[in-house]
Amino acid sequence: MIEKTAQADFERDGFINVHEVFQPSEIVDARNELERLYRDFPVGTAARLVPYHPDGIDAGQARIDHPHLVSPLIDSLLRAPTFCDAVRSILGVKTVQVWYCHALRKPGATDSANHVGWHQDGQYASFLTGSFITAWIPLVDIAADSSPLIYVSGSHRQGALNGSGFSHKATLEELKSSILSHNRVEWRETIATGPAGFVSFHHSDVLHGSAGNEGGGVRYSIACHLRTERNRLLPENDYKDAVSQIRDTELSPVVCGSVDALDFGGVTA
Ligand SMILES: O=C(O)CCC(=O)C(=O)O
Repeated sequence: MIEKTAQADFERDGFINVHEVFQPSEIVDARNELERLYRDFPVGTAARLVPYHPDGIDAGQARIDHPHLVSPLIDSLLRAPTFCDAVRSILGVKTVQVWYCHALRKPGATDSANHVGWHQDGQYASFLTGSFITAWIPLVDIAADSSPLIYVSGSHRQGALNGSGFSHKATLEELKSSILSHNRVEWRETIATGPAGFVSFHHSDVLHGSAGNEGGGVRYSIACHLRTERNRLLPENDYKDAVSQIRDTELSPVVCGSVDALDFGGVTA
């Protein structure tokens, strides 16, 4: 359910957690489907399984790119009207495109292969103008020890903060020191905890990361970057693959509103 203060809270903190977007049974089914996919990944689509650890998916994190192409259940979560309505309420927009989505499987392991370094999603998206929003959807209950997302509240108001990244192997403390050596940041951490299926929406400039999973179970989550009619696409960009991916509305579905409202950098999607 989206609160009336959602837009103001999001603008102040750079993130907001929204509950009751999905049915609990949909989340359980999606988690079971993902577990099957991690064990037996189908060939023949653009989706791919990327283990981060050389010893496989039970030794460290593993990502599935474009999970909606191989999971009808995840595809229907992304197209749920309640999901779109939440984005519309937070941003005051009409049209939403999922321009990149991944699923993450995090087994219980605390070494550097299992944390996500501090980063801003926008640091990987110079092909879009303006800011965008990411939806982080955990498919298991998230407590303080089961690798919640950790936000640096309000950091989205400081623009680009260099010195770290998603896949950095240094510890979160070391990466924090690196960021603070380049920037003045008021460092206030907030963790995103809640029942399976809540959605933690965050601004593309808010610093966030996650520690290893010490919760005892495997942590499954989905993260989707979303853009709207406010973002233009800059085709003359080093990220050619991302530009063509956004122009492909099967890979990057427009989940509500009108495809005609979106800018595709001089071509029609
Ligand atoms: O699942 C995680 O730990 C990281 C996800 C993330 O960085 C994101 O949602 O932008």
